[in-house]
Amino acid sequence: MTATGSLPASLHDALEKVLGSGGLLTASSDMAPYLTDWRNLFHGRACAVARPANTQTCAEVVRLCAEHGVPVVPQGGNTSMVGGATPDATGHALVLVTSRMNRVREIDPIDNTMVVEAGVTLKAAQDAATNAGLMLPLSISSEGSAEIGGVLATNAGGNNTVRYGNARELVLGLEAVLPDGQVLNLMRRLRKDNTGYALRQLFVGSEGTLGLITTAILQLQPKPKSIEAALCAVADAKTALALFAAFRNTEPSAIQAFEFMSGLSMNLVNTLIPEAALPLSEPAPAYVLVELASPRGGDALRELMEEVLGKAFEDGLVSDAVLAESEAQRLALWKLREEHAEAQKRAGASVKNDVSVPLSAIPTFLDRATAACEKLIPGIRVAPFGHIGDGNIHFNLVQPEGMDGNAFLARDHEMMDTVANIVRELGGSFSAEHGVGQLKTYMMPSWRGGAELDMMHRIKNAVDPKNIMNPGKIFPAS
Ligand code: 2HG
Ligand code: ZN
Repeated sequence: MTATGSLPASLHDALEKVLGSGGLLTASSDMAPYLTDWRNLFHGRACAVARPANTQTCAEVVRLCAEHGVPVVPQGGNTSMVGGATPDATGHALVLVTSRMNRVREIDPIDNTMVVEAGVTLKAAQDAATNAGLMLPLSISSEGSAEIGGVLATNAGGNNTVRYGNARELVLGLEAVLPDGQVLNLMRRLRKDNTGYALRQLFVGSEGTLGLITTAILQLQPKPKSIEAALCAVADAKTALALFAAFRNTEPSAIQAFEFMSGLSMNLVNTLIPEAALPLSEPAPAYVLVELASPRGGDALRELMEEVLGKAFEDGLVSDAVLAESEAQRLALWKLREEHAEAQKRAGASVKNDVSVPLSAIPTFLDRATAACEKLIPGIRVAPFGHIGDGNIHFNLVQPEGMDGNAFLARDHEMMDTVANIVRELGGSFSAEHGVGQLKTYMMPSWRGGAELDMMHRIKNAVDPKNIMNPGKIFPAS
């Protein structure tokens, strides 16, 4: 089977005219990078890949596709963990890549906002905000590649949600191309605007199924003048949560990130990522990376960190800790956290469970899910980590050493369902921040069935009656 599907000749000519020669890819070797996901789990086919450079061209591409009944799969940095940006195997769809729309158009220090195009990487957007003396408070492991359009379409969460909320909370304005090619302009940067449905929020978290986000106005924050990070050795998640409570009860507004890493997952990072080095005297059963930040300078934040950690040592919550003494050390601590996904990829086949439960249920969840998975597949490497301050655990399962990776992956639903059943009993969600994509569509009826899924269907049908936008994502095949 080749990667190319069939692009109707009349559509080909019309697209080439609109996009120019560099904007339309049809050779299978050119299209290949856009047809597989980061995890290498999904392999699709497409009739073409379009790379428009502005909203008008995007709109024209979508309009032409709709006219020809050709589905459109939006793609940004292609970092989805759930196959959300990979086309299906039919070869009917066109992949619309937003990476060329990569301008930070404006930063306003009075409004504390930035106007940014869909194809700007999250890292580039953060850097632009920082250079303007401000901060874009959204940080995810894939920020070097992930692009704003995808970040918003999937309502990304990440490391700073504990303080600033998910991507949804940062979106003041939005521009999107609708499935018929109309441009919906919601580019208002208003803190207060009660004029009917907040349509922009429909697109955030819609995973490209309602339209294509082309531009956004994001809420910024003051740039921190002081920032303190510490890596702490803890016994388990229960102790990590007690430490979280200690920070929260002392100065909740100072916490900028509160991350958990199991010993096993950290060990994979140390073994498989050459530049990673654990700065503690010995490995621990689990770790917390806590970061405090304040727009005020001075020593107050350092004192706060030392006060809370000092008491935590006395109370036996923390057995060892290292405080970053420089920006380079802070980044080195973050590297130990950010490389978990990459280390797990290098460790072999893995199954991801991006789940959330109420904070109080995390220790029970980890105990029960670990026991159940170890029973299911003896030798399985349970490697959880994640944003524990948000109740979001990446309960990832790495294949037993020596097992065939495909044999392990063939049992992915068994593992996902085992974990999900426990999550359900504890009142959690089967997808905390990665979305549904195509990986988890099969879970939607049992988790969101009845009136909730019915209402989602009705919205989808009203906005996209021809099912042009990102078919096969979120909704189970009917
Ligand atoms: C992270 O928190 C990302 O690093 C990736 O959400 C999580 O690999 C994963 O499961
Ligand atoms: Zn995450």
